[in-house]
Amino acid sequence: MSKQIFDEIAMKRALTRITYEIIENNKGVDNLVLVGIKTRGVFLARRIAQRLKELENFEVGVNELDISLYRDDISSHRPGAAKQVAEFKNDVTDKNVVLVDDVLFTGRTIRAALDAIMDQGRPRKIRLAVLVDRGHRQLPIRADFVGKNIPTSWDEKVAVYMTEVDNKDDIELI
Ligand code: 3GP
Ligand code: 5GP
Ligand code: MG
Repeated sequence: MSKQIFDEIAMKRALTRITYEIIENNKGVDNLVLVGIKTRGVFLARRIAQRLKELENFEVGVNELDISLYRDDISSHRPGAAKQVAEFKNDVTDKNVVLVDDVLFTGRTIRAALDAIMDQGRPRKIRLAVLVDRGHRQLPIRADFVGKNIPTSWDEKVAVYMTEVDNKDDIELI
């Protein structure tokens, strides 16, 4: 059984609000760089970039991040082991970075993403934007910009569909 949480219009509105909040929090668009966590975080970051273009006529850089090498639950990963991730297209040093992901859960992905970003430069600030916060944090991590807080049980799943890969925009609690 599943329950719809966001339809296409609600998802669009949430992203527009988050974009305004990012502009407000950053006191403009100067020095912004977005980092999307693969897969859907990248599409969300691109949509926010599109809104920034429409609202502020500002072209923000979007970096793509694959954090799988940095996760603490991958057996092949040892602390200090050499990690090879694709170099960012847009330098993050001295930038105000907004990290973007679809669902925030335990916080381990974000912890890993912070590590990966720090390996590529020294941002001035890092903020976190997520479409859904489903709770159950295991680390002291919180999002600055949230599409919707959805209290879930541990076993529930939030299905995020995006037209770029799923042929529809829709969020469902499963
Ligand atoms: P994403 O790549 O868009 O973030 O694996 C397919 C999708 O399912 C991925 O989406 C992944 O993040 C997501 N997913 C759903 N439930 C979970 C979960 O409990 N843990 C993790 N790591 N990913 C999940
Ligand atoms: P965390 O590391 O915070 O436990 O989980 C966050 C990552 O796992 C995100 O990249 C997210 O895509 C994925 N994830 C965790 N739970 C869910 C969920 O219920 N639905 C979806 N779509 N992704 C999830
Ligand atoms: Mg994700």
